[in-house]
Amino acid sequence: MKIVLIATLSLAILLGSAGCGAKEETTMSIATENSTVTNDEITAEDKSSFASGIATEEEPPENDVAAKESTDNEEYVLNDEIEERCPAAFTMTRSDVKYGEFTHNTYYSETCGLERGYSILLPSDYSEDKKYPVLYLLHGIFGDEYSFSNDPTNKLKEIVGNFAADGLIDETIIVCPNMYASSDPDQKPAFDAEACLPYDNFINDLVNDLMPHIESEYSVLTGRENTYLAGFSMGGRETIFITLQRPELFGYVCAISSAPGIVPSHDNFMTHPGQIQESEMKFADGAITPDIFIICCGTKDSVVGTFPKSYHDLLEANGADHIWYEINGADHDNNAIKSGIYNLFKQIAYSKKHN
Ligand code: FER
Repeated sequence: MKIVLIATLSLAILLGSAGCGAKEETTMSIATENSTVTNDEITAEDKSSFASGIATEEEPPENDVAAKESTDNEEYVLNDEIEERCPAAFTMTRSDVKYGEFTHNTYYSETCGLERGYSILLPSDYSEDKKYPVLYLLHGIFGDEYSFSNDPTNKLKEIVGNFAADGLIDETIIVCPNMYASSDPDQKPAFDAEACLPYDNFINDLVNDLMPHIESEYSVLTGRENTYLAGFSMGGRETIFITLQRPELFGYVCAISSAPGIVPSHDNFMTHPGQIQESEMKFADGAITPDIFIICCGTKDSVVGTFPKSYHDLLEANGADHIWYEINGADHDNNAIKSGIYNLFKQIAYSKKHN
């Protein structure tokens, strides 16, 4: 284990071999060689970095100019190849595209016995006369339903809006729940096994409460072909877990920079009892499985290190179909999030065009 300095996350823990090149403005408070991080040492700033990714610099602006020229002059050729980075043509704000806005709403969760919140991104011209596919998008540890909607640097609105504007996908609704499914409103997440249990309970809230609510409140297409699941870090871990438990519900899935703890393990933050055993890291025999199941991570992820790769290795060893790729140079950050979301929509676009 080696610990490196990173720009904005004061807890920089490097797991495995991937290193984050030391950056200049460093605010490193506690990390020392082989240290274990205790919950008291985690600052509010750290919590926001866990929830929605470390704030790293945007792609260089020249890309936007090049992207603008390329969208003006050349047609985008859709293929089924994974691209490490989301092209700037999809993250840019185009003057001729109207993007949706996030709003907030609540639903009653039988699972938790509480009214719970979610953010929802409806297409700009959302109409009850149409029906839309839905992406459920899960935040990282310490996050909530605002983690994605309050962070404009993830370019969610732009990516989904630009894909739809180009006719590559149907206009799509994005639902960002609060993944901490506790029945105690005072319970708080932390790096310990008990405090993480509400995350593992989210599968029940999602399937039994939130999805039925969304399907009754909004004009949505139902069924696995129109229901997508993605998540970042803790949300990536739950994305994999939920997909393995209920593979028939989600046609298109992407787990980005997934956190440890699906199987028993140990890292600098805590010991993980595991949600399932390594031998269970697979789909049940004969299960209907997602058309697309992407697992990805930055090569310089300073928080989850090589745990996502270990999930890929286990799934592969157990014969569970998925796509694995690494994002060269990306940390636990929005470069990874943009890449995962881009490739998810690209695979949806390709697969719906060709099937
Ligand atoms: C852990 C390391 C990272 C862990 C969770 C995370 C529950 C999550 C990070 C994030 O969501 O950004 O050991 O244990």
